[in-house]
Amino acid sequence: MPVDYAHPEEDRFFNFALELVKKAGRLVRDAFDQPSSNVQTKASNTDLVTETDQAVEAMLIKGLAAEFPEHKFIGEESVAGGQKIEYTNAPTWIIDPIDGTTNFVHRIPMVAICVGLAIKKELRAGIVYNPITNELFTAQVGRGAFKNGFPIKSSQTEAVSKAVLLLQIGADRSEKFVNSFIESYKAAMVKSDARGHRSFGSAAINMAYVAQGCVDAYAEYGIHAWDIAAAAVIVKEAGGVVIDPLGSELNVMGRKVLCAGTRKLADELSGMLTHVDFEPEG
Ligand code: LIP
Repeated sequence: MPVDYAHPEEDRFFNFALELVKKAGRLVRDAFDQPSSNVQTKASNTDLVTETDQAVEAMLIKGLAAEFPEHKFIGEESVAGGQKIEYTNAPTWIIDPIDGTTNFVHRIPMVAICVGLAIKKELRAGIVYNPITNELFTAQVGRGAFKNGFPIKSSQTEAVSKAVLLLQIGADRSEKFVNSFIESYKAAMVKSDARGHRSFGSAAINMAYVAQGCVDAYAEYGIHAWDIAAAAVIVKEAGGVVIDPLGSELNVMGRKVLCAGTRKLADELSGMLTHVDFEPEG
C-alpha cells in the first residue's frame, strides 16, 4: 500500500536522524561504562540531569539543525534550561537524550535515546534506542514497527487478569499523586488480579516493550512529550493503541499516557485508574 507522506522528504529526515541517534548511542554507552556521572537536580530532588543528557541533546540538535535549518525542536534539557515549548505545524523533533536518567545515574541498563518527529502536529516517526542492551526500536507512520530491523507486534491480550502491566510513578511525589498511584495499583493488582506488574524506569522503554508484545499495557501520569512522542509511533505501528488515560485521543502535550496491545485492554485499564489532571504543556 502506498505510504501517505506528511512531507515529501520524510524518509530523508528519518534516515538522517537514525544515523545521528546511533552516534549518540556511542556517547551514552561510553559514559555508562564510567564508574559515575556528574549529577544535578532540576525541578525537584527526584528530577535528575547529567552532563551526558546535556551533551547528547546538544549533539542531536546541532546535527539535525545543520541539516534541516527550518525544523523546530522540543528537547528535554533545552526546556529545562529555559527554552519555551513551541509546538507548531513545522517539522518538529521531540527529543529526550536519555529517558531513564535515574537508571543511567544508578547504572541500571534501562535507558533510551528518544527522537520523535511531528509534522503538522502529527507524530510521524519515532526512534527509541537503548545502546546498553543494543535494542533499537524504530517506526514511521504506515511502515510498521521494528526492533533492530525486525518487525515487532504488540500482544493480543484483552483482559487485565491476563496482562502484565506497567504502572509507573515519575518525579512527582506529592501525597495526592502518590495516593492516586496506589489506588490505581490496587485496582489493577488486587481487584482485577493482573498477571504481573513491571516498571522499567523509562517511559520510552515501557512503551517499546508494549510495542514488542512482551508486556501488555502501560500507564503513567506526569510524563512529558519527549518521554512518549517517539515511542507512541512505535506502539501504534506495532498494532497497539496509545490514548489519553481517560480514553480520548492522545495529546502528546497532555502529560499522561496509556498504551496497550489491544483497545479492549486499554479500555479496561482506563476504567480502573484513579485519574489525575495535568495542565497540558506548550
Ligand atoms: C523519566 C521517565 C520516567 C518517568 C519520569 C521521567 P527522564 O524521564 O522516563 O518514565 O517516570 O517521570 O519523566 O527524566 O529520565 O528523561
